[in-house]
Amino acid sequence: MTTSVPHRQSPDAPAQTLARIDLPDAVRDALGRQLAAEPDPQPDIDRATTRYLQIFATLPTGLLQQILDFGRHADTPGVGYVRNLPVDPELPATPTDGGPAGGKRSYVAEGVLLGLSGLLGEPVGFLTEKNGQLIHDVVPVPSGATSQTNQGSTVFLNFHNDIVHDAGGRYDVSNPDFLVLNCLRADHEGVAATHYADARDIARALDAHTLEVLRSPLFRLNAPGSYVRDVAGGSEVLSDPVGLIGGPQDAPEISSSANGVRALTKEAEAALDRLQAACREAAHEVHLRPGEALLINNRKGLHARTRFTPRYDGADRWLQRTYVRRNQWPIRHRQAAGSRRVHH
Ligand SMILES: O=C(O)CCC(=O)C(=O)O
Ligand SMILES: [Fe+2]
Repeated sequence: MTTSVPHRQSPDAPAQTLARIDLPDAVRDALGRQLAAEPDPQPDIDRATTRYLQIFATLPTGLLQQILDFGRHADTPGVGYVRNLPVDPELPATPTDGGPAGGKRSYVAEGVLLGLSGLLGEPVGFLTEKNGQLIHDVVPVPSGATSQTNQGSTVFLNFHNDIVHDAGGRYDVSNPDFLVLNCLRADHEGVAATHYADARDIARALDAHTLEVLRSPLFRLNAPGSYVRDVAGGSEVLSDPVGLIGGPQDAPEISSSANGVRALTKEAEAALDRLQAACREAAHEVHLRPGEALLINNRKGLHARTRFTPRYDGADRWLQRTYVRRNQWPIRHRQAAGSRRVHH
């Protein structure tokens, strides 16, 4: 029912783990019945997340503990793959403008997304990402098809973590601790895959010198594509020089921008290339399907998305996403007026 299985990519790769969490049918159906009775969570998010916590607390103890341990411990896997979740009986068309979608008549998907999120922390929003919404629609958008953002489709979305521009110069501080991705629709051909490379596995795949370079402040991250596009008029906005990897050897934290990393020396440039190769080697690959969700630790590893072909016909790939923080206190200075969980 709940297992954490070794996931070997190649004979040379070290054993890795991805937490697999499969709901029994009866549990799925009981969750689905309760979530279907709940209204749109967005008008009163604090009440809604409280109610979802009550519903998700009825999960079998072992399964619930596995999700809680995923969120609270340093030594647990960086990615959790949850399957056999309840789904909405019907869905409106996949939005083509980045969302939100109109005409949704039930809120099972939102309940799954926020219920899982609530076991990890608190959903938060940023005004520069999806206008501060708490439920993000990750859908292909025509104008962003080749961009290094979640609107992209026809290009590989590079290994990255989700970062947030900060005037202090560090983009890996105010950002979410976790992302939850819940799949409402797969892409037409079923080929889009989400990859996750755990920094512990990445470090094992690299030589000591490369790792030392990656731990040195020789890199500047470009701000997220949405920030560069909407706030900076398309110009790069680089972070302070940072190391891409930090922290203890057995529990490293990693950060990298999808939208471009400037290496400050030739050696740093070479290390960056080796990092990308190590990510490809270490990556878990998941083809998300309706009723499946990914829990992504945004500090323990980097994620990526393979290319796919959108049709913009209302039946394209559609994920709902949250940004989750375990603690909003360190980012309280960014709080937007009139909101407890939306930040500048
Ligand atoms: O589309 C995906 O599978 C992941 C996209 C992504 O990087 C994100 O939503 O942060
Ligand atoms: Fe991402």
